[in-house]
Amino acid sequence: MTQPAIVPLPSALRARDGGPFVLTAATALRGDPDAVAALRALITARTGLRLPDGAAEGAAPDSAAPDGARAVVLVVDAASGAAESYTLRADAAGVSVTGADAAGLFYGVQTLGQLLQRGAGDGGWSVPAVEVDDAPRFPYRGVMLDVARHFHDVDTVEAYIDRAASLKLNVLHLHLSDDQGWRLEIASRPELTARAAASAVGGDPGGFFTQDDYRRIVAFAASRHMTVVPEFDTPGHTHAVSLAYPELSAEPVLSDHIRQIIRDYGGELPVNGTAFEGMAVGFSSLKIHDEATYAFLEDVFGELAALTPGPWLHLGGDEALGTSPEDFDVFVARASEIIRRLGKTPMAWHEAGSAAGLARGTVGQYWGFVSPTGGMDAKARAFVARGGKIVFSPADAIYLDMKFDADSPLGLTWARGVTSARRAYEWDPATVVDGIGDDDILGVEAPLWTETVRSLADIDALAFPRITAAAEAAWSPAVGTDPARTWESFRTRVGALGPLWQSLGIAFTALDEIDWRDEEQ
Ligand code: TNX
Repeated sequence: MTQPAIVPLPSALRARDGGPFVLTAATALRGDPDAVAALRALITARTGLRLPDGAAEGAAPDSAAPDGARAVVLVVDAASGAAESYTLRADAAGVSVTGADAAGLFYGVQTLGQLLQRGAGDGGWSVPAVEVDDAPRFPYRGVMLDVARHFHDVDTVEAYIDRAASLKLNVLHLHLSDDQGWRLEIASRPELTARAAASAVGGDPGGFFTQDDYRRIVAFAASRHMTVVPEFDTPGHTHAVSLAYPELSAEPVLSDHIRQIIRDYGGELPVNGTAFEGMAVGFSSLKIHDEATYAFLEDVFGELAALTPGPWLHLGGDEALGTSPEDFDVFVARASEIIRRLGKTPMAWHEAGSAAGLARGTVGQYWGFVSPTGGMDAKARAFVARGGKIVFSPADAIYLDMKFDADSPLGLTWARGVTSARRAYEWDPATVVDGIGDDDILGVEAPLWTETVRSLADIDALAFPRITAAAEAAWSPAVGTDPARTWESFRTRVGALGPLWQSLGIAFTALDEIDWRDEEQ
């Protein structure tokens, strides 16, 4: 029997007396029907076994049926702990997973999926005798997918949701607009998808979500206990708007910096009204002193709010180098206020902390380095001073689009060069910005920008295994508070997930740093 390996690390894991629970084709799954269905599917993917559906037979969770003791029992008990928490007990006599809510039970099922092991020699499957008590450190545990630089369709987004949810991540931030394309149908502004959605980086095909597509994504995410946070990036990153509503767009600002990026990466200088297929950032801006801009924001954020059940709408605000600092502050104050009046909590990249008029309670997303540079930490603190919290996405740690391998065409290198899983792991959210500790941290999010990313296989290759480090930063106890919250433990625990990922069809990169475990047969 090999050591149980759970990622992200749980709050408490203890070995129990007695032998493992042996899983067979006759093992009964009982209790909450959604959790039973999720576990059945996971067991089939992992082991090939097709278990009977106890819930469908109408068995009560605590059924006293003769085989009841040898069952896997999945229940929700609101009195059992904090939001999203669960307990798991396994030994030769049975397995029980109790969630404090449906999400907690779902996370317990994910843990159980990671605990399934092939028995020694006989090819059977078992769960080691353990007890797990587990709850998240932070309520917001996110991934971001950029569907603007390259469009990724509903199936791809759903596959990424499944992958992220299996690591107890609970937010999908969708970056729905950027210079290269607008990706969501807006009924009141039909030219956005009629004229501004067909392009992407490198001349690749674009695309967009209809509102029904978006509703499908939101519903699929909810079924995996994930909340969608949609972003329209403003006032910069808006070149695509100039293809649809040119009257809203300022002329591109072609700084030396932009010209250099275009020389380095190729492509044309941006021209309003013409699709931009390059990778340069920071040249475009909406017109700040034109009321038509704010009527546009009312329309697009208004429809987005109506489509989005979750509490957050993201207004972007990053790298607005085509907007003067004074104009940027005016814009951010108005945009955040529009979102607040729609009944949503605004969210913005950390630059927006410069705006004195930022709506109170706006959540800041920090994308600077683990050691802050250029006053980015002060901008993050400004959100907290206005009653907001911070989501940490330090670029040199958990930007999943940073290159693992200098020779791979996938990924970029601006955040301190070619990166590693170890770098993704060895940081703690509470030590990035002085003065911002656990109480002011909403959570952690790992963005995946897609300038170089065209397919689910590309997403997998960049995100896995590094996404697990972000999940552990978001879910697990702080660095230094648990002996297993170390790189050495992590590289072994992640290595144990390789066979599970293979069975789920995840095309991960087998980095040398990780201690990949071969499966016993
Ligand atoms: C910076 S960091 C960006 C994106 C790029 C990304 C590439 C931030 C908020 N914006 O526009 O896609 O770098 O890594």
